[in-house]
Amino acid sequence: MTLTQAQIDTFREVGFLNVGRVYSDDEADALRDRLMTVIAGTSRGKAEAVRNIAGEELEADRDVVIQVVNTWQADDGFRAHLYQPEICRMACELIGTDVLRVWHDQIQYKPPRRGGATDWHQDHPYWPIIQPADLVSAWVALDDATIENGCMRMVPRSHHWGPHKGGTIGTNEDGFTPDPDLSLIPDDEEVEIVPCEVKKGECMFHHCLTWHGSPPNPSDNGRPAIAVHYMPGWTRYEPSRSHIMERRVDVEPGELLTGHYFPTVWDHGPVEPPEHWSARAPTDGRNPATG
Ligand SMILES: O=C(O)CCC(=O)C(=O)O
Repeated sequence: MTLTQAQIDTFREVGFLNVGRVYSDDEADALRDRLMTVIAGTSRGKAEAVRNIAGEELEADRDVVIQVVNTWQADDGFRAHLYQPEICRMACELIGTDVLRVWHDQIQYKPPRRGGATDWHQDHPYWPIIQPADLVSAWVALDDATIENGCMRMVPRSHHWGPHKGGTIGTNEDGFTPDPDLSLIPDDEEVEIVPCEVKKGECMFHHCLTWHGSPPNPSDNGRPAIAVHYMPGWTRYEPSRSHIMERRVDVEPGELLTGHYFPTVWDHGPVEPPEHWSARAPTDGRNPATG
């Protein structure tokens, strides 16, 4: 699947784009089943984190958003997903790069009836160890994400408005609308909220400065999805505050962010996933991300 110039132009103007189906229903179901083993702690490997970012415990009866960071370290199916050639090709086209690496992946699973909200935010300010801010995220629904079960909401054109208050936009008490610092918004712009339903197996991209969030899930259906945050080959390690992935960085400040935990998934064409991956990096000096 190659994007049209009109799709690329829309993404660059608006800051998000649903590109349609990238997985069959069966493929999406298989990933959803794998996700449940990662959350249950029964997968082959270990993710970087599995935690409730909206409240206290994973088992709480409300405000549960189960965040998994680097699902791919826990499960080979999600590792293969990083390299899905259609998704990688489109990410390259949207960024305008020939080399693509994975910054990290992320799941925010909202369980039925007790799924909590993800407050309005921008991604890049939450990633204070990488520059510049031109990553894109590929968010793939593993079951229908609907208005009822807390699909993401986006604010068109907001990625052109710069970093906002450290990335946190704020949420009004009236429910789930953004509460931004209006002085940071250009005079001729307005904050418009677009609910983005994404069907099972479809992929929606968003820019790392686009304002987005998602309300609670009071419905009877869970909302499983996987986001992979893709960076172009020129992204550098430039630390200013800490981040969970920093312990996996083995380059010096100012250098390109490459390495065992930041795999190259496109290099002027599709890259085959290595057959095996182990949490321990090889010690022969070879950079396993680039072969
Ligand atoms: O899944 C969601 O509702 C939020 C995900 C998100 O913030 C992201 O992928 O950047």
